[in-house]
Amino acid sequence: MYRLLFLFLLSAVVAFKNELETHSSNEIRSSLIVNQLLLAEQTEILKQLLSNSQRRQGSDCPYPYTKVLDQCFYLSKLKRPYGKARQYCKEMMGDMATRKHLYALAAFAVDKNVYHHVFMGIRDEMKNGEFSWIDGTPVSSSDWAPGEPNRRGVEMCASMHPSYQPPLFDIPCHSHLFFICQYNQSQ
Ligand SMILES: [Ca+2]
Repeated sequence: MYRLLFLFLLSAVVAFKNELETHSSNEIRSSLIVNQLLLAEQTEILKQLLSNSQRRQGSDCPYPYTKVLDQCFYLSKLKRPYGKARQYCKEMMGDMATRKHLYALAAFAVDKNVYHHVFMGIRDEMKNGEFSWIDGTPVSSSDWAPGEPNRRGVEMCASMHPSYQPPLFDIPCHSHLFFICQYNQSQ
């Protein structure tokens, strides 16, 4: 009798232990799954933060400027004569665009679907046919479009036309054109 009772109790204990182990095992498995999901979610959040950070680093120009190589530029959506365009750029903490990124700016204009003349920071200040960039650098003869400049002393400003290579044209300063401003990073 006692022996039967002992066997019964023993089997009950074994069954309870198995049940406990199964239960614990299920809990551990559930916990692992939850942890894996949390880890995947945290990894995704970190990826997004990293991506946002990289995007910010790639476009660290003040609005409404856009980074082209290592400078910030603004392609106007309004047409102005040269004098007003330059004033507009200066009021935006910049000035008209200069030579350094001429071809990158041509690519930038094409990227904005601009296939027409835009004023650049070029003047014939002395009205003698000698064109200079606003930083004082003479315009290189290799940057003029074929046949340009063709009206020296009459067309005393210059534009870039991104469809041409080289892309510069002399053009009257009173023409109403779109223009490109360059942010003055020293301000
Ligand atoms: Ca011309």
